Amino acid sequence: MQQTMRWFGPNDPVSLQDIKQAGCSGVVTALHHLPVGAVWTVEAIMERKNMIESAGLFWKVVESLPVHESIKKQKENFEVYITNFQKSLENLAQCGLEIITYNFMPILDWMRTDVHYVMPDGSKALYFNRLAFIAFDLFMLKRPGAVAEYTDVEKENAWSLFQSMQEDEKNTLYNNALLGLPGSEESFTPEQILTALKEYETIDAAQLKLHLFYFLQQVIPVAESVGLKLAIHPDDPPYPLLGLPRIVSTEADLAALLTAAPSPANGICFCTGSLGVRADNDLLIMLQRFAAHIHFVHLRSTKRDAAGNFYEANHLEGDVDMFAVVKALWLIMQHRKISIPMRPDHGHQMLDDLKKKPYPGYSAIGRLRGLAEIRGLELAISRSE
Ligand code: DNO
Repeated sequence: MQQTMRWFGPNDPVSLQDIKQAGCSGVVTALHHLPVGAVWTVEAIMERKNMIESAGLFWKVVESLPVHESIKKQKENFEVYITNFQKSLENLAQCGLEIITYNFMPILDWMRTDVHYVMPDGSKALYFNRLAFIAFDLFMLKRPGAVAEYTDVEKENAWSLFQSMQEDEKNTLYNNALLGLPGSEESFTPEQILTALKEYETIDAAQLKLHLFYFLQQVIPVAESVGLKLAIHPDDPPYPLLGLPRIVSTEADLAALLTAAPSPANGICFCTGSLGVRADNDLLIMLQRFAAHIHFVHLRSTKRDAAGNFYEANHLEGDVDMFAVVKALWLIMQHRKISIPMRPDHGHQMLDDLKKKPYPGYSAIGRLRGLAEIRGLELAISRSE
């Protein structure tokens, strides 16, 4: 696999040189400074590309070209935003980019309730605590309609948890949920999110799927004609949150979106950490089924429990069988005669990084550990095959 790390641009506390020293040949990044929906110009793309190449790294994968909310809702000038997306694709192709990651999660990107979950070895992981999330939804956000979506037991337990929380713990939960994690393009005040949620009241999962399929039918032909591959990132976590539909969570979801716009350009960012949160997602079967459409890979493992919580485990531990996943990817690459770009997704905050203030999930050393382990795994698989 082509080994890359995510880089958030010139303000990222992890430098291009750090990424180079981790043994990566490239970075994946985005023009995070541009507003969602704006056209990425050739000048802006080339400026960033030159910066990366001067550090001796390549930039072939964009993560992410964000999809404007109007496209997801099919409201307010959404056709204009689709045209802008198409234009950005053309410009990215002109600059030599190859793979474009995006997602179709309404309003929110990825979500955790705790970004400092202490592991037994003292390193810190990202955690999704279901009750904490319910407590946020019911007692902090006070989302209309939320009460009807949880069981009585869940509501009681969430209330007890909320009562037991210190003020600073409540603030942290609130900020984690509303301010967005790195790579999420937007943050919200409670009023803003309640307004945004209201606009989805009439859009259920079936409707949102139609909007995704329409979007794909407009952008995939453009991507194909300019030689780009699109890679949709699955929902993280892979189920509805705050009453919002989420439609890229399961094998059936992925199959449907590939069928909606048949093309080799219509592909997946296969994120084992996101998909692996659902016990009913069989990653090995999905890898086989979607082999021809996997254009980019995020390797990470989570550990879930019966109550619906999960934490991000070390890359070779947790519920994902990383050996089997890397072996399946190795076979796919042999068959397709290509090297698929990957990145170690997230990592624990550990060692010297515990004294720093890294972006949650994106500290250098934890990702380096994950990358090094996966690199060794792949080498061993390729040597023994
Ligand atoms: C989180 C990331 C996501 C991802 C986007 C892709 O760590 O995997 O933010 O970049 O969903 O559009």
